[in-house]
Amino acid sequence: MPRVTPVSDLPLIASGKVREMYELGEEILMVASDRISTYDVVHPTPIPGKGAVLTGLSVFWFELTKDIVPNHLVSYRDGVPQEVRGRALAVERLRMVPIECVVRGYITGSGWKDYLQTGAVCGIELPAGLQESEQLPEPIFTPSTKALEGHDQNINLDGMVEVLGGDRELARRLRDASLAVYSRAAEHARSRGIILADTKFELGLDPDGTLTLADEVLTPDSSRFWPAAGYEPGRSQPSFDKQYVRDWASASGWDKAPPAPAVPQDVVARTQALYREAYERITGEPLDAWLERSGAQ
Ligand code: Q0Z
Repeated sequence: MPRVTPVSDLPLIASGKVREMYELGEEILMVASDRISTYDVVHPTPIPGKGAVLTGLSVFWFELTKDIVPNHLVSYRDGVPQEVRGRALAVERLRMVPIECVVRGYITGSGWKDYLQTGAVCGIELPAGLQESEQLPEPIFTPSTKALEGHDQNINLDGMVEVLGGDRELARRLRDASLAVYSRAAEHARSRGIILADTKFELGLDPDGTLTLADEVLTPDSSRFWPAAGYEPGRSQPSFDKQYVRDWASASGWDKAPPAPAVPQDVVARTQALYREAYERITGEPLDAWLERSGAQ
């Protein structure tokens, strides 16, 4: 399978593991593929509909949070090439802030590892005796910056100020916007039976200098979604979307080094159903409503 899906004849700007960015006149076309990764490696088998679910979710969250911070969404239909409608957005071109704005409401992943070793996460002291996956007393902002090697380096607010050329006010605005968007979204998700354990935002500045929420937002690829039913601190939680692929990959004997194995069709079908369920639980509408509204083929 080609790693990059060409769209019409648009010039490719950048590609990630599971998505691409193209030039679209003055704007940018962000295309979400159906590719899936586990343990940071992309499988050769797509999950049909995954790109549409992630794109529809981003649009839902942009609408729900636009009064907190403006976002880069221009259109999911006008100007979006027919062949990628449903899984692509035309967005405003921004000057991106080179910081990953991570918010954690629960202690898991690298945060849990840091806490076990130091009692703190990214320099934020936490109460003693927390269990794995436990909800934090309040959400914490744990920014990171892309290190040269590609893996992220955690920084504190002073580190942010340094990366931002001394702009302490911008650092505060990034933190405040990130925490406010996370809290709004986590409250909504929780009311629909989904725990939004943590997430990563990317923001940019528009030509007027207005801070703008960018990239994909609050999708299962940029966040940890856990089913609230069965949530139990003291252990790692199943991922809402990737649980079957991870469990299968783990049991397959794959050593988690590239290349990732092909995923069997029953695992693909169950995973498709999980993505559909995530969309429907969070937005309260059938996925078909998004496919129709966006003009997906
Ligand atoms: C997003 C990324 C992707 C690879 C840059 N509105 C914007 N203006 C300028 N740049 C970006 C955005 Cl969102 C921007 N990324 C992340 C997305 C493929 C990398 F689809 N990098």
